[in-house]
Amino acid sequence: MTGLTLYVGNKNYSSWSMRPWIAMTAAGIDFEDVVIPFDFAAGNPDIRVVSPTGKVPLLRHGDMLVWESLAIIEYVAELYPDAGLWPADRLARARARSYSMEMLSGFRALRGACPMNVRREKRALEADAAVRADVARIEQIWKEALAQSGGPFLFGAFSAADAMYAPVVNRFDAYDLVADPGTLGYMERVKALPAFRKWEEAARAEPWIVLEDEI
Ligand SMILES: N[C@@H](CCC(=O)N[C@@H](CS)C(=O)NCC(=O)O)C(=O)O
Repeated sequence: MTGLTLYVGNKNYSSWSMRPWIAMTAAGIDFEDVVIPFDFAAGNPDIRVVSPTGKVPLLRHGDMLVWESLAIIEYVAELYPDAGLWPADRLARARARSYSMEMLSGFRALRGACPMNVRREKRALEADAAVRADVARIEQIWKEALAQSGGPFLFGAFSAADAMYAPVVNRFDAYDLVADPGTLGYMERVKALPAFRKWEEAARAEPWIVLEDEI
């Protein structure tokens, strides 16, 4: 056992939890997976007990706590330098981090209008201009990264950048937002990852329904 515990929210809805979970799982890093389901109406007081921000994901490593999805990925990448969480090339790594930060700080229209919902039956959403602009920028990012690396993932092998965009794969799919063959091909490759499937399977088995995320 590595002594790492990752606290995550509902696998059906918690897109921020999915990012470090999928990065660590795809990289073969062993950790204890603890689900603390959230309820938007009431909040879940159990999250506050472990998390200084009252949010998940949260990583515990001995006495050390790390919060914020990307900070968790960075911490684990330093613990396991050979796991290939970031591209080996310095310039590629800088681009992977730029794209990852762009995800962390942006795409609010898409995130707000189309919450991640693994169980959602594919149904088209009437996207407004702001959502369409977010979708277009993400498609551009994927296209340019795949063209530069040659694929199959954004930087060749699966990396933290793919993990940061993994919940978008669900959103594009569930709300039927994209039609470009290159985009769809990348999504299929992400969806075929054992780590992605494992997360989906756990999400489907969850009993909790968060009405605000059922669009
Ligand atoms: N910027 C944070 C966002 C964390 C976040 O918003 N987590 C949500 C779940 S996806 C949460 O804990 N919500 C529970 C609540 O707000 O009560 C990160 O990247 O980790």
